[in-house]
Amino acid sequence: MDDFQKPVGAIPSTQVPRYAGKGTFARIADIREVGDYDIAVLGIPFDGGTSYRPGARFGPMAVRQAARTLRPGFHVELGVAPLEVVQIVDAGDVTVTPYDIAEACTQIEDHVRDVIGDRARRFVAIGGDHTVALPNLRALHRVHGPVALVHFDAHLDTWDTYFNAPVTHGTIFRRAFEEGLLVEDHSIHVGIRGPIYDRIDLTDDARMGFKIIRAGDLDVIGIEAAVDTVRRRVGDLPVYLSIDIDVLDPAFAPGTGTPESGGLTARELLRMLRSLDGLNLVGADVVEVSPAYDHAEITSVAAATLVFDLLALMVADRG
Ligand SMILES: [Mn+2]
Repeated sequence: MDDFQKPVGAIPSTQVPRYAGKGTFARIADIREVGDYDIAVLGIPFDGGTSYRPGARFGPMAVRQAARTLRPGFHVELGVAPLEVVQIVDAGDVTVTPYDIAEACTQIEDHVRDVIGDRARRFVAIGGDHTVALPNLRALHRVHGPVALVHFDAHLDTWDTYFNAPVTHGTIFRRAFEEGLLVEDHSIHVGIRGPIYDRIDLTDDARMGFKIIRAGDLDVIGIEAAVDTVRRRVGDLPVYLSIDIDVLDPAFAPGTGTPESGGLTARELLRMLRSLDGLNLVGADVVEVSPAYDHAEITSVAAATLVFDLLALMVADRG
């Protein structure tokens, strides 16, 4: 915004109870209420790339519902009031076919490109399965060129194909590497664990220039050293930060497609994220919430909190 106007904020929770009022993320402004915006939250209800439990197409709906519990006025740990500083909107959901992965990717890329626009607006996407990260990265590439990837996940997502399908929720970061969407040797996975199809998966991943902090490494090196490693890895490059909710232990995120024992606690993940202020975050996602497997909104409350943290980080990053 050239002439600074006070941004349109959320419905005040002290006047309208949080369980009432409109259904945008944390009841922030709908994109149709404002002339322009700086950061958009958008839903990508696509789960055609899942390999185990489906249902992440219902993620955006569930995360918006869980986000009602948030008090978006002030982020205490980051010391920012994101909705007062920039115009943040809920841009609704991408219209995406459930039947064709390639066509879905084109639809998502086109939509995200519109959201970014020519002034490099930033966005936090709510999945959907992890497939949606690939068209997000393609859209970002047009504006920023290659980016560094900070990837929180139980799984590498750098497999080659699965049942001969080149684009699935487990192959997107190999495709991103092949398409030159990532700055080589500046990306990192955090929270990886569990057995894999073949040991060569690890050598392939390293060959593509990814670094790994395994979930168990956090017990040894601690959160602060892990944060340091992430910071050194990405420097001041433009960063895409991708959170597969299954990086959390199934105790903290049961409602997901490919649960993996031995994951992070919600507190560990939030602590890491809140220590990453100052990165040049150009886009982010929180993916793989599958509400049918959730209980008492455990997973979607965690995801909603992460989305709000990402918004606050983007504002904190503005300096
Ligand atoms: Mn994933």
